[in-house]
Parts: sequence; structure tokens; C-alpha cells
Amino acid sequence: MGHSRVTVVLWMSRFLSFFFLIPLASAVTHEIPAQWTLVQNGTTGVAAMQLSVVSPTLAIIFDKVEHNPLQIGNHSAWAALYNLETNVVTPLNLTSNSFCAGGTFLSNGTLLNVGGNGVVSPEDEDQNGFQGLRIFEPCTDPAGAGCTVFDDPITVRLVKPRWYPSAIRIWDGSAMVIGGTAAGGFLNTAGSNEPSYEFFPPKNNSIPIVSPFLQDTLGANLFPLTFALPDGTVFIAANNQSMIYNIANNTETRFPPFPNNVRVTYPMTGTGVLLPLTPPNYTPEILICGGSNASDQVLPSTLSSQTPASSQCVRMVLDEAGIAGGWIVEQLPVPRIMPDSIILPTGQIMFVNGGATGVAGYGNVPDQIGQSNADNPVFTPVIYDPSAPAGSRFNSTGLPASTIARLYHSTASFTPMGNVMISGSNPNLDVQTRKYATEYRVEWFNPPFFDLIRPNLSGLPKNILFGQNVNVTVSIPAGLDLSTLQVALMDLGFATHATHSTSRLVYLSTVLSGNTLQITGPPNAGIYPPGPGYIYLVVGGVWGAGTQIIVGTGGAPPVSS
Ligand SMILES: [Cu+2]
Repeated sequence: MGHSRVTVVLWMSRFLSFFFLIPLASAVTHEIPAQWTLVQNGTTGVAAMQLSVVSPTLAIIFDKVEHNPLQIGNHSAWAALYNLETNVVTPLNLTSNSFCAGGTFLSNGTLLNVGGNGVVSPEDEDQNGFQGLRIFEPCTDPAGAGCTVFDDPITVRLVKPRWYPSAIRIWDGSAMVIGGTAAGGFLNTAGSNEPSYEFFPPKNNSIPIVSPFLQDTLGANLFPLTFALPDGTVFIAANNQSMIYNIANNTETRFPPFPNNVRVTYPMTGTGVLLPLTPPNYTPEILICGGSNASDQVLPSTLSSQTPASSQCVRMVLDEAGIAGGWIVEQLPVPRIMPDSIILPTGQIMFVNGGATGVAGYGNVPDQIGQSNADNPVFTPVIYDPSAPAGSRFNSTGLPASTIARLYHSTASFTPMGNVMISGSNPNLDVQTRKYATEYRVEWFNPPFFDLIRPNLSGLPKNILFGQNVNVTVSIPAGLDLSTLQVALMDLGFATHATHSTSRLVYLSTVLSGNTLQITGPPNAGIYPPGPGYIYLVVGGVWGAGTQIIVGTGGAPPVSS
């Protein structure tokens, strides 16, 4: 039985034996932690609508143009660097309106932030961000000193205007930008839909490639859930539909609609995960949870903040047998609109944030709360174990409840320290203090063993090539079952609007001899598109801190036109 099959209960008992077997001389507390802990510490200064870890010590936050307390120059900041170790926030100067952008890293570690919306605050000289293509180069200073965002839509921009586009890194290390709309709004319409793909660096002579799928999924097709697959194709879900897109052949292979008419993209926002890819076969499997079965063909005035969200999860293995079997339905313990899904190094999925009723967005439904289209925030996370028997995969045991509502424009990310950062919530046109307020407080979900001595590896090079063997030194606390050792290569993704674009976990092949561990790089660029990631050592369900790595040479993606 692999460690990923271990339920929370078994995992806790394993943890307890770990505790008792630790030599007394070890610097551990004498209190047995019973559960995950929830700590509120730090504030973001700008509303954390978009969140991505950019270095071992820093996360970047993109907001929209609004009147945040954090200032830069002579106006409010709309982006910031958040120091994960000190909780210090440093404003970044954006030029264009990043309401509401997507993002991905390139193979060389450069972060792109794409799309946005028009000018809303001329006195602050914000520029039209619909074609925004903001560039954040790798930032080596641990505190972010000197780190800036290049944002000049006059000289560098997308080909098409895109509000609510998704972005992923594909097998050659370039970015694929997917969908969006040429007008901010609620339900997308044929008149403003941007049903196309474009790439950065550009492909196809910078001519966007039309997507019939994105035409057929109106009006709830924004922020498509998108994952690069091991064979170089791309899985895309929008509305109640999904398909595999073949970039090389420009072909679509469509799947049956999600059961029970559940829609999973904005404004019926759910969340999606590419489940961990495991040797030797690395067979991809998709899990999509939450959303709503509300109609996407009605006036917003007929929708309600009190309509129950969907508790449905659908899961499918993307091989011949899995596709033939169709979507397998499971149920979240509590329905959720706008949940965030966080992959843990054990391969379990933690769901946080979101509401039990309503839809995403603000200012649309007649019974909005403040301006929120959603209500009944869900305060307790739930962990899904993909390897547990059907019917016993969800568990909230040992998970504390928050008291902070995290509705529209909330975010979450796994961190290099090995805990989960929770931020954002701002279902408002501009900064608001009434229910549901613009939320700046950060929370951290820490695993039960977070403050104990954890498995650790050292001596990892800056890069690992595909199929390359490297030796590292490991130190593993006594009592952990070495037969369960795994090395998790994780892309922590770019969180925006409940999507965690590029997020993935690939287990690497390992050979342990003494305290030397041989790690083999992922087999090819389909399994892990070249680019940045973090490596975590996992033993007995206990993971250490992550070590930053670049998979591949670290070179820039190819420029073809
Ligand atoms: Cu938004």
C-alpha cells in the first residue's frame, strides 16, 4: 500500500509513532499535535486576486486597479511581492489593469501575467490591460529588492484582448493563452467572446487559432480549466464540456458533458486538478470539483446568491479504458462555488475557500450580499485522497475551520515551506469594508508535523535535465517508514479565480542507499513541461520543505516567428 492510500486517520497514527520514536534529544515539543493548525499572520496590502510563488521566499500577488491601502508612487498599488518568511509586503508598480488576468511561468523561470481589463482610474494613469502581457523575470534577492514587473502594453502585448483567459506552459516551455472575452462582464456572449489560442513567444505567425470548443461553451466558458498532458496535448474544460486539444494537428477530441449539467467555469466556477503523475506510466487523470448547475442562458436577475452550489466532483483517467468509462461522479461533503484545489506532496488534494451558495462575480444577482453574488462561505477545508476506496476519499478530520470568508477573488497556494497559504476575497467593485469586505489577511494551514524535524534533502543542483540522475543527501527522522519514500516534483501553479494553472505533481524515480538518494529527472517534457518547480521529500506521509529547481536547461522557449 503506497503512502498516498493512507487515510488521514492512519496517517495520524503513523505520525504519532514517528513522534514517539524520535530520540529524546531531538528538538521536538513534548506536546503531541492533534491536527493541522491554522494561523492568521500577515496582510497582503493589495487584494490577493492572483497568487503565485516566485522564489523560495516570495509570492507575487496581482490585483486589479482599485484603492488598496498599499501605495506606490502617488497611487494605490495593484500588485505586490509577499515575503513568505517575514510576511513583509513590497508594492510592485503595474502600468495596466490586471483585472482579471491569468498567468504561467516559461521554461526559463520568467512569469507571464496575461490579459486584463480597461482603464478605470484615469487619475492614477492606469492603462488598458485587455492585451496585458506583464513580465516578471526570476527574482534572486530573497526579499525581492530590485525586482520589478515589466508592463508596457504599448510595446509588448497579447494579439487579442482577453479578460479572464487561462494560460499554461506547454512541452516546449512556451506559454499557451486560452480564451477570454473582449469585454468585462458576467456571462460571456458571442459578440465579445475570444474563442482562440495564442502563444508566447508567438507561434503561427502570431495569428490566433480559432477554437470551436470555446465557441460552443458560451456563456460560462471563462478561465477554462486547462492542463498540459504527457503526450503534448492539452486538456480543456469549460462550462459543462471538456476535450483534448492537439496543438500539432489543431484537432479537438470531445468528451461527454459533465453529468447533471454541472458547469465548472466562470461564473459557475469550480476547480480542476491534474492528479499526480506516477512512474512508470504517468497516466494522466483529471479531477474537477464544485461549480453550479445554474443556467448560463438566463438573465442574471433570475439567479440568486442563495442557489446551492454543486457538490459534484467528476474524475476520469485519460487513457482508452478511462475515456470509455466516462466521468465518474463523487460528491464533496459540502457544495462549493469557487473552491481552490491544492495538491499536497502526498498526492492528496486539499480543497479550501469558496461558498456553498450563489455564483462567482459581484453586482449581478438581485439578492447580492454587499456586492457578492455568492453567500454561505465554506470555512472548513477538506482533503481528498485519490487512492482511497471510493466513498471514503474525503476527510476533514483534524482540519481547523477558519472564520474568514473567502469568496470571489480568493486565492491559495502550496508553499516552499510546505504549508498552504490562503489569501484574498474581494467580491466588490472597489475596496469595501462592509460584508463581504475586501480581505487582506493571510492565513496558513500548517500540517501536523510542520514544527517538527522533517525529512530533508540537500545537494540538489539548480537544474535537472530530463532523465538525468542526480545524487542528493537525505536526512530522515527516525521512525518514518523508508519503504514509503517518494520525491515529489511540484509546480505550485498560478492561482487565479479558483484555477491553479500549470499546477502539477510528478513523482520521480529514486534509489536510496544509505543517506544518498539518487533522483531521476522526469522522463520528458510532456510529463513536466520544462520550467521551475520545487522538490519535496515525502516519507511516511511527512514532507519536508521544498527545494527550488529548474527542470530542463533553464533556457528560454523557442522563438518560431
Ligand atoms: Cu475576476
